[in-house]
Amino acid sequence: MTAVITAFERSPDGGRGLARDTRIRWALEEAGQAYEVRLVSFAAMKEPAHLALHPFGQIPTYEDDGLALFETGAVVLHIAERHGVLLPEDAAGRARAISWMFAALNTVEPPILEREMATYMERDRRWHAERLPLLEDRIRDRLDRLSARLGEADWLDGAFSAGDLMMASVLLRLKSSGLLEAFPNLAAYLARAEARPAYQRAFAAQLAVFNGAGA
Ligand code: GTB
Repeated sequence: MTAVITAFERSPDGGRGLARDTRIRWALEEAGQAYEVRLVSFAAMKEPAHLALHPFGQIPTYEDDGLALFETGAVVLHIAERHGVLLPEDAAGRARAISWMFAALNTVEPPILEREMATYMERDRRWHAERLPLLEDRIRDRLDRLSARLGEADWLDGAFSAGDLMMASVLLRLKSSGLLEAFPNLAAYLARAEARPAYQRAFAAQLAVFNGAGA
């Protein structure tokens, strides 16, 4: 059965691939799996039909063979396991790759999201200019540690894995911030990830939706 995912009917990111369906598309492309996309409006995301798939009324969701999932971490892990991709075969390597997935979602992404939210929602507050550097310091602290661990390696732990897919997806959100520039090895890591043909296909597919050229 072909997997079906949901994505924004019109992504507020202007087609930059920052909405989280891109990571699911990317994992499916890495697995060589065709998929269908059901586009949803902001209103439809809060309707009972969508809430039955996603309790928080968000995108993306994933359906395949009677299984319905939400949360991109769970979905990418499921795709990796189901199709035997993006995870090392040995149990220890596999566990480490999953640790990197959690690190991306639980340790690196939260301060990035906090900065994003502050930029969108608090820009007009008088204390915004004072708060922003503090939020950026928290991000730099994470990037500093990540950069030290990556060193000159291509990927975080051996071959490209679901951990790298998730970490790169998170770092992509910083592209326009200027914060990555102080970490050339992370910028190069991100460029390597973006150059993967599977990512290119995923990016092009979400952009086509934004341009009104397909799902
Ligand atoms: N933890 C969940 C997961 O990983 O699946 C988070 C899912 C999530 O945040 N979904 C967002 C959503 O549905 C879309 S991706 N938001 C609507 C809502 O909550 O009502 C987040 C996102 C949105 C917009 C941009 N952008 O414009 O740049 C980037 C990322």
